[in-house]
Amino acid sequence: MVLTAEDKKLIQQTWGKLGGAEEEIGAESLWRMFHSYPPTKTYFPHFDLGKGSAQVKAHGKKVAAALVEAANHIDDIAGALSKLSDLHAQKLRVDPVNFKLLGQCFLVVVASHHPALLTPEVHASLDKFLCAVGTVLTAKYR
Ligand code: HNI
Repeated sequence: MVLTAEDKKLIQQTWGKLGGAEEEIGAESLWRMFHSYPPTKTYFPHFDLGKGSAQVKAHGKKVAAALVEAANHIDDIAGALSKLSDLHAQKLRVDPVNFKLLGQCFLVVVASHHPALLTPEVHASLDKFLCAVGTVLTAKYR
């Protein structure tokens, strides 16, 4: 998945426009994923998955921070997320299809909070970005 210069610009601008609400968006995306795609819950048997759960909030913060890190190192996402890539491939072994589901939920949450922000161009670029992150996090499966 090649991110063009235009994609990179839109992705970085979009993160800037989320106005520091990434953590809430991360948590809401996870919550939506668990409830829209219940099989994803099987990876989190140790979590309280209810709305407003402190664990989901804390995890949303970590996921959002990783996405911000990826956006800030857009020319080297693999390097920026190298440790996370090891973790997901070697320890968590999350089925790669799930990354598409989380990405989808993230887009729905951005759209619902910022309808004007998610133009088709931004939607397409963010989708490519989320795919690129998913590719990195599932690159080391053996
Ligand atoms: Ni993921 C842990 C980032 C997709 C299941 N995940 C993390 C951590 C980060 C992270 C950050 C915390 C690491 C640490 O504590 O050192 N995960 C991301 C990102 C994406 C993603 C950026 C995609 C955009 N993870 C997924 C998906 C699933 C998933 C799709 C399963 C449906 N992740 C997990 C599980 C953990 C996890 C399980 C461990 C949680 C815990 O705290 O026990």
